[in-house]
Amino acid sequence: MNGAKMAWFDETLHDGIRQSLTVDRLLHREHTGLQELTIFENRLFGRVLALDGAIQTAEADEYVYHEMLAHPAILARKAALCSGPQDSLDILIVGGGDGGCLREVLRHPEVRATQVEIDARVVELAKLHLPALSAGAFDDPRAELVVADGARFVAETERRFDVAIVDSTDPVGPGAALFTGEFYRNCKRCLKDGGVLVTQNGVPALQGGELAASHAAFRTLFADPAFYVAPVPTYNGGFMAFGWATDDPGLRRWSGATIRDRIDAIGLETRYFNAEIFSAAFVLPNDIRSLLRA
Ligand code: AG3
Repeated sequence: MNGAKMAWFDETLHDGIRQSLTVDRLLHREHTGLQELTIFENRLFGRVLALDGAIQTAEADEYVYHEMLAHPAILARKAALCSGPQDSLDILIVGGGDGGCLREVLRHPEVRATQVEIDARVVELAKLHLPALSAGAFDDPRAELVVADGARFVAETERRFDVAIVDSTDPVGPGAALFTGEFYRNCKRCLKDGGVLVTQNGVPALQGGELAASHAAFRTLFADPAFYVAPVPTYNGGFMAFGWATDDPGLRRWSGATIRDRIDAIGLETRYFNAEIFSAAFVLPNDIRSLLRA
């Protein structure tokens, strides 16, 4: 492709700043009935999935995001329960149709995972064009996929989970329902005692209001509202924030040694996450801390 004819994908998620990636090969584009879906290949990021113009995931760095969504909470909860391989852990995933989060969750042999994704087309097309994301996770007998509205599911289900992970889009369009106080309250209702809610909470440098709003809601609902961070190059703007909300304040305070034992117990191999990052990721710089004071 020569420079003059180069096709670009313009991500216009943030008002006032735009990220552009070359579309080296367009693999799929459709309106699913719920959202505009695009899958293309980029020379630096590999295959990229975008929904309504916002990049959701890219092969090159999805592991950072998906490992950080899944492992800190699951390992901490296992440590708290002193659970052995025979005890099962119930995990809820809201969103995450590409399957990357489910793949990481299922690396824990003792989990049973329920994933509630609103758009079946995201699952189908990600399986087809981004097979490395789910890597067979949807066929795992420990996983159940429910195609439904996650906000409604958490409001109505009688099931209770050890860990609930919200792998949402940004709070624009259909994703907005997954950032409200009511949604977080319903997430809490379907957690077991001492369970933990983990959310993707945007890039604080560009979406500070989102972080402040989630924090304000978390603190009215949970004894230990917190955030942790990781840089995901695809999500332009520096650190990505992850929400952590639980009534068990001990969960995020497990030592590196305890987390390492839990990692070693299942031979968990990760490309970004490790036992030291478990503690380090909760250390927030002052500019992010001040968003939580507002
Ligand atoms: N998770 C979406 C991450 C948010 C992207 N937004 C951003 N750049 N602020 C979507 C699905 C990944 N499994």
